[in-house]
Amino acid sequence: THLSPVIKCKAAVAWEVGKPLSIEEVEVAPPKAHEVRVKIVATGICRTDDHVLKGSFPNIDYPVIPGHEGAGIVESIGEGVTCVKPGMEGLLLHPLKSMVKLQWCRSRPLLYVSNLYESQNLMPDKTSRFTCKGKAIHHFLWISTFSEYTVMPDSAIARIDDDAPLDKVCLFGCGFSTGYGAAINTAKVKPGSTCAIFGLGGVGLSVVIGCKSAGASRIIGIDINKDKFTKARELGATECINPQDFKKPIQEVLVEMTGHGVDYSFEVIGHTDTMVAALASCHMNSGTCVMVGAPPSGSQLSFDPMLLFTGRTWKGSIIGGWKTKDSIPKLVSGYMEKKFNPDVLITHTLPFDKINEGFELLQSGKSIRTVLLF
Ligand code: CND
Ligand code: ZN
Repeated sequence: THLSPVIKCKAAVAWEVGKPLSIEEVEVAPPKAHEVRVKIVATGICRTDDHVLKGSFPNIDYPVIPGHEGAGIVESIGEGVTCVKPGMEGLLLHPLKSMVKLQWCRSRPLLYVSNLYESQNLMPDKTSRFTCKGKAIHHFLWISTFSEYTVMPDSAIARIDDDAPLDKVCLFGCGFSTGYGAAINTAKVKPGSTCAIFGLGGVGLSVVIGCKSAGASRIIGIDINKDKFTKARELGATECINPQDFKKPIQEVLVEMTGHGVDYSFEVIGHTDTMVAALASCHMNSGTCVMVGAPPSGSQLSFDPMLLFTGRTWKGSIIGGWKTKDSIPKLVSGYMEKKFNPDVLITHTLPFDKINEGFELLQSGKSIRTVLLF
């Protein structure tokens, strides 16, 4: 299998900050040892990919192929790969389906964040498998799902149920797992509690699903785009508020609404001011605030230390805190058993060539998740 040739295919390349993606023909080198080459079938567009286009994702080298919410079929494997096999071997009966996702390093969790922004811009051996017009193109989070074929370390791929619909379960690669896990794993929302979710995009609505399934009795959705409220209510939000409808700061509104602040607050936007507002919205002694939205690169937080001194807990959560290789396939099985249904988050499905239209839908607030099909 290591003799498999270079594949030419289309991919969306971000040549530099501030430019729309351009669809190019790229060459995808065969997988090296402990790497897997995958044919992407479906990929979602997450706000984090937009951060890459805008230059607000930390430590990214350009040109780069973004995308981190995909599902596909293994095309070939490098030496030493044992967890998956090329799809051809399972051909007529059950083509091997695999989900592409971020790796959680279980034995060294502290390396997780420090590695995330640096080495995942290239393969672990610090080289790239993508070339376009004679130039090496960078990888993103090791998985670059905005390419018809992509190469990733075998640690970044997991098998999922053979009959899982790839055009739906691609959301388990990021959006759904991130939001649902932030509620279930990171906050560990308790039955009967009150939750506030700042930002009702694909990730924030997945937090709503998680809070509801954990048995929260009050779920308050907060967004400046009231078009997001209908879906939030459908998924379990008991109240939805728009900060622009109030003169006072939103944290004061939430403290008044609840008496003492919420038990759990989640920032799922990625702005420093709403990160502090979310912290201030939770209960002084027992509240927990979870940072899910990606902080803009180079930003600094400034906040009144009394907010923490008095007893609040502030936590961050990446990909929902799951040990992804073990847990995400189980989440997909839960989906197959109809335990939760993030399909409603998919508002648009487009052919891959219309990727920039997908980004425009996200930027204008008209979509929750757009899934692109190759
Ligand atoms: P999306 O853009 O779909 O949702 C953000 C929502 O926030 C939109 O509905 C906006 O209208 C709303 N909003 C914007 N500004 C405000 C404001 N000032 N007050 C209230 N609401 C506001 O984004 P998404 O759901 O795809 O992603 C949300 C964030 O999560 C984003 O920062 C993304 O980069 C991050 C993220 C984190 C992780 C992780 O592992 N932690 C994984 N993927 C994405
Ligand atoms: Zn994401």
